[in-house]
Amino acid sequence: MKSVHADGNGVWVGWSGITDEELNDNLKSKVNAKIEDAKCRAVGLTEADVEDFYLGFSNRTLWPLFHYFLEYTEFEKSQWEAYKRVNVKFAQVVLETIEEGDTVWVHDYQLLLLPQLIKEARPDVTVGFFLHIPFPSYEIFRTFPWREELLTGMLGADLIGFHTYDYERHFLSSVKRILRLDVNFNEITYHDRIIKVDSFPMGIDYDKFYNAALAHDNPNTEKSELQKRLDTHLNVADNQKFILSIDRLDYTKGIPNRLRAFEYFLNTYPQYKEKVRLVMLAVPSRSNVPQYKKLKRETDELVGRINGEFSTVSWTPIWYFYRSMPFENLIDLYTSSDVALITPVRDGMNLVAKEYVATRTKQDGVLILSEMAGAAKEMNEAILINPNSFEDFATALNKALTMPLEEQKSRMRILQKRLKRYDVEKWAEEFFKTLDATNQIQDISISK
Ligand code: ADQ
Repeated sequence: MKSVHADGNGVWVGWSGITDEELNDNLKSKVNAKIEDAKCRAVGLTEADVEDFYLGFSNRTLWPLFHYFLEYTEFEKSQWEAYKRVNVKFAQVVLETIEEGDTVWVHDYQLLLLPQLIKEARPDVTVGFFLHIPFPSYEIFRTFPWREELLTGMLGADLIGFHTYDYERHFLSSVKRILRLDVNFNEITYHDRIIKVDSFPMGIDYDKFYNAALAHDNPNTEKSELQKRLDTHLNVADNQKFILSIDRLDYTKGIPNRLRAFEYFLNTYPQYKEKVRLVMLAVPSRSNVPQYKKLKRETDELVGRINGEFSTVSWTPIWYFYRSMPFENLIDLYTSSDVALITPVRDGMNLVAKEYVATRTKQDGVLILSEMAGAAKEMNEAILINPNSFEDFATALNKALTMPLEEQKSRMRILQKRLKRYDVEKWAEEFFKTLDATNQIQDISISK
């Protein structure tokens, strides 16, 4: 979203990342200066807001529920109250910021009530909403205690966007069955308004990744420490291939499953021992939420066990990094790997898969992608697998590692062409074009 915001003349409303309690006068002036520079307005959040709204309701209720992790989902009334309170805080800042004729684009599951709060106060303002995570099927969504209020909150928008047609379909089905509203194809009639629902698969800043990879390949570019280390290992061991995985450390990303499947692969195809290495970057995330702590322990143990089982004096099968890396190092990893193994058990889209493709300037490399990622819908040339099947994993890895260069290139060429054409700018443009068209329908129906 950063590049879309930088190119436009919009104002970004969000939380600064510093709680009200932490914000002393000195910090306040620094934050304010930064915020003004970046065309932003800050919403102030207290420690209690962060605890109950963000770590609580957003990440212990909505995130697991919408990703089909019912067993992790908590329904806490006090956290729901915090969620409503913080949505109101966002609404206050938005309402102070907007001017006549403005359009507001609300993002993601933390702000599902915001469209309605804006629309009620300012019916003249156009509101778009985009959900970055899956919208679950009706059978899952109906378990949510405050389901009517949540849907009504979203219906404050004039256009509601999802990554895929399936999420759109699930949302419309919940609207029909829970709110009993009229749904005509992808239009909802609600009071005197028509709300449009559509899918917009999010793209990436393709040129940024492609150009960074080109610069990286230039022999005059100074190599990072990480790149030197990767090069040493690539050169020392003949034919050693790198399999890359990058994710936030999140239970939706299927990390333990992937590790177990890698172990199964090494046992099923022992000829790959000492010939492949899984380079796994897990970026710390929401580490105050108990399930994430548990996942971190499980991942550490699995990596330790598998490395203990297979390592030799000259080979460690898994290189595991638990940290956030600067952009340059992400490019080092993307460009040095032969295969990307991206296997979430559930994922709204997955931009890492797209970024990997964008950095393959020589069009070599193979992407193995889970069918459960929204990105799979538009990346048929990847090897698509069911992330719950170890057989699928092992067969796909073997196929990727033996795929002829010509086939790699022909698959990569198609993927790149599609991603370049539908990049993040185009995605935002399409969303706004549809939002404008929705407004025109609105005007016609009101004048009737
Ligand atoms: P995420 O779940 O965070 O996003 P993803 O789409 O993969 O997942 O995006 C991760 C982003 O973080 C990528 O742009 C990647 O480059 C960046 N990143 C990864 N590792 C990093 C690191 N070590 N340091 C810095 N940056 C790193 C949510 C949804 C997804 C959906 C996106 C966008 O869960 O399904 O694709 O929003 O809508």
